Amino acid sequence: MDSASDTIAAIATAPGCGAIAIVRISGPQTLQIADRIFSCPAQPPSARPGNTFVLGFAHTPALDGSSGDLIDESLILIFRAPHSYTRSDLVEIQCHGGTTSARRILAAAVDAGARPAEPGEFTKLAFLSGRIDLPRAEAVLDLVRAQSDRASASALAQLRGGISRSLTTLSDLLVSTIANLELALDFPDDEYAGPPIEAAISSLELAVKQSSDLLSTAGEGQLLRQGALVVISGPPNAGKSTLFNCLLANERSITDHEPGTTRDTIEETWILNGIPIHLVDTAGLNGSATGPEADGVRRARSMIRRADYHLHVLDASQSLPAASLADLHMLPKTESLVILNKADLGTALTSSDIAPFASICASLLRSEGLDIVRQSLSTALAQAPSTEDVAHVSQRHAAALRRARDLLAQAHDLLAQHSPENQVLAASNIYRAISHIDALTGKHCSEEVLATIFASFCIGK
Ligand SMILES: Nc1nc2c(ncn2[C@@H]2O[C@H](COP(=O)(O)OP(=O)(O)OP(=O)(O)O)[C@@H](O)[C@H]2O)c(=O)[nH]1
Ligand SMILES: [Mg+2]
Repeated sequence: MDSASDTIAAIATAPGCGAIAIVRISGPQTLQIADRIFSCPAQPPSARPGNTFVLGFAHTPALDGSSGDLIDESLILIFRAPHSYTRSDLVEIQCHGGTTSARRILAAAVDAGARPAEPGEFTKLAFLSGRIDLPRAEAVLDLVRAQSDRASASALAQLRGGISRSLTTLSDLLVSTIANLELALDFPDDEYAGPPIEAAISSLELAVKQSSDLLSTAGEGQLLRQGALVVISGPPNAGKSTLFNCLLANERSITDHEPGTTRDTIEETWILNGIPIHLVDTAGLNGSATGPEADGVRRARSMIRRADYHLHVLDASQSLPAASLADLHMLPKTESLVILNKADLGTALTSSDIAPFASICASLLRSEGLDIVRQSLSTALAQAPSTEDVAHVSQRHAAALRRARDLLAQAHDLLAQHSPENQVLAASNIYRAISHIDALTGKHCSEEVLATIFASFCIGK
């Protein structure tokens, strides 16, 4: 398969019922294929200018003067190379939604010579043709997958070059540093007239700082892309399901005055200040549970182990049994918030009893304390959320940037020793750092890495 010479086709819209469905075709044979499967008044698609659209009929490929079987009344949008998403000729046929028309138009395109596209292949073509670099291609996927407005704004900032520009600045700085360093290495001291080694040392300091600045966005980037797993735990009957329902503003979990009501883990997605949260309600941690309730407790403990953050609910109107205190102290102190619930019934349990855990007094039945829970959780998850729409590096970017930064920091220390052998070693470190950044932008990137990145796209993107 050759992405550049093949003409590829795919349904670009999600399956199921919708107003329209879109079949996308791109590659060198696009317009000839369009002529064979789409009829429109006056001029065939191949005779029309780019950036135009026309209403007509999609049909099976016309053979020997026959017109083919009619599929659907549709619009065709024509984009001519290089002014298209892929920089190759591209058409989009917009037919009526549902599953049949789009599927039949795709089959017609394949009969007329197109190959079914691989996942993400249109975006891969955009990357291979040099229209976008790898961080921008990845931003397309982030935008499609964004679960919140904030995640979508971050992906858009990346698509508009937020990360690419910083990487180009970093790469340019390193290329000029290495050029000067090579010059210094090529000439003996008395003949060398280039910038002093001190200039290279300062450039490396700056490069380490630029890498660190980019890396500082990684934590929030992961939160926006993957979300956080927040688990509600606590003894039976403390008000865990009440908290779950209050936060979701939906009676999702059954609540009851009898302990042991929740038996299974119940998970829902909830967006808090733009952060996607996978919120989980669990069975009460009853050490003497048997049968299905004991299974529920095992599931609860397994969820607790995986959580990024814990909301631990206790009944503040009663003192805390030793077993419940032990359960509480199993939680990581910095990633937990204790809700001292049922304050309307009394305060036998206070924050000093559970120190050093951070706690909030609440009466969830009356919705008291909920705002503070939301606020504390939001602050705990995104320590210093970015105020403007900035791009955030992904885990792939962060891994490469960390390696580059470490190499550059070592190069800096080697140069500071002012010995010729160490200058050679420093130069080799800078070359390796540049190769990590090139792999990041996709300038030099292995086929395996590209395959892994684009395999996670949907077909038709
Ligand atoms: N008085 C009072 N009752 C509350 C409060 N919050 C919850 N409850 C009640 O406490 C009982 C237990 O609440 P749940 O939310 O079901 O407690 P749970 O921790 O999920 O219980 P299990 O699933 O059985 O472990 C219900 O009758 C709730 O209405 C509160 O702030 N004050
Ligand atoms: Mg419950």
